[in-house]
Amino acid sequence: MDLGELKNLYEKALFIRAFEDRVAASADAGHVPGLVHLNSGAELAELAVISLLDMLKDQVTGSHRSHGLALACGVDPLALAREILGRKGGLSDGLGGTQHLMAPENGFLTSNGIVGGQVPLAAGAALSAKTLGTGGIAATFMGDGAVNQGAVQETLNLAVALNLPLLFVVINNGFGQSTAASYATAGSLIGRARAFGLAADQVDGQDPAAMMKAADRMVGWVRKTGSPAFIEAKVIRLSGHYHGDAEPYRQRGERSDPLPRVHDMLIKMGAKADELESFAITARLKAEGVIAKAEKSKDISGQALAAWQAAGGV
Ligand SMILES: Cc1ncc(C[n+]2csc(CCOP(=O)(O)OP(=O)(O)O)c2C)c(N)n1
Ligand SMILES: [Mg+2]
Repeated sequence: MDLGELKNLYEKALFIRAFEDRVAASADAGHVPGLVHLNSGAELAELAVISLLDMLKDQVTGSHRSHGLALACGVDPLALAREILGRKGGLSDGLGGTQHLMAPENGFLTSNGIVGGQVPLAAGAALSAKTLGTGGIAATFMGDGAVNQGAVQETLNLAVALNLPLLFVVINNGFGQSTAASYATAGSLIGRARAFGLAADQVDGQDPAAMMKAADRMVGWVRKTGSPAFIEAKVIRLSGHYHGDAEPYRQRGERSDPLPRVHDMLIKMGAKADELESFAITARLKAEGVIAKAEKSKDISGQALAAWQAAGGV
């Protein structure tokens, strides 16, 4: 990976981190309806895969933890912030909220609050791309806990049986909410994918060069062969399951953040410290600008509630 590529990845990761830090502050101030699931620690893994997609023809789905994924796909940060805060002018005018993000015009088909629910949806996108001959592929991002869901196992099966151009990306942070994978998950995740006949790879998702290499191999495989593939990217969840989770179930200890490591790698490769600092400042200012603006946007949650009740919701 050359200096320019790594700098580009770092700059984008800094913005995702700054955006999510500012969303967390907004949640603390009471501006965000519902729980917020932050993505810190997984930015590089997601950006690496998305950097190899063509968002004009490829389609992506994600989990409840998808703010960063949406930004990686090129979704407008202000519309995203407004959606997270339940405001008018959000991606779905604030009706979906933090877990239900949709920007199909950016190739970001949807995220889903139902664990694993986004995975069969991506199989539909892959089948449609194959049937219509668009040349596009689908990529679906999920957590390690989601791989224990029946719908995900069914989709692994169908992806091979129907030979779909579908990339499964598992962001393995070792936890499903407060339950450790070591307690609740049998065998190995790539072992399951291989048992269905998928090309599968396991990688340190916080090592940018290794992650880019694995992503390149697997995206390339899906695009060239039209067949499915699977990446398990291991990451450390830097935050709680949701923002505000005190994590009584988890050891404190060292939580190594990949972004300062990438900073040091860039310096060793010849990047100027001033330039990297300017990336960080710009990221924070941009995040502050969009989220402060979203906070001042019209709050539609009262209207949304009324519409939901009128539709028979209780
Ligand atoms: C079908 C379903 N079961 C349970 C939940 C509650 N829930 C929300 S997130 C989550 C954990 C998911 O773990 P994982 O897939 O590893 O994703 P992570 O949160 O670690 O990114 C659970 C159980 C849900 N939203 N949907
Ligand atoms: Mg997990």
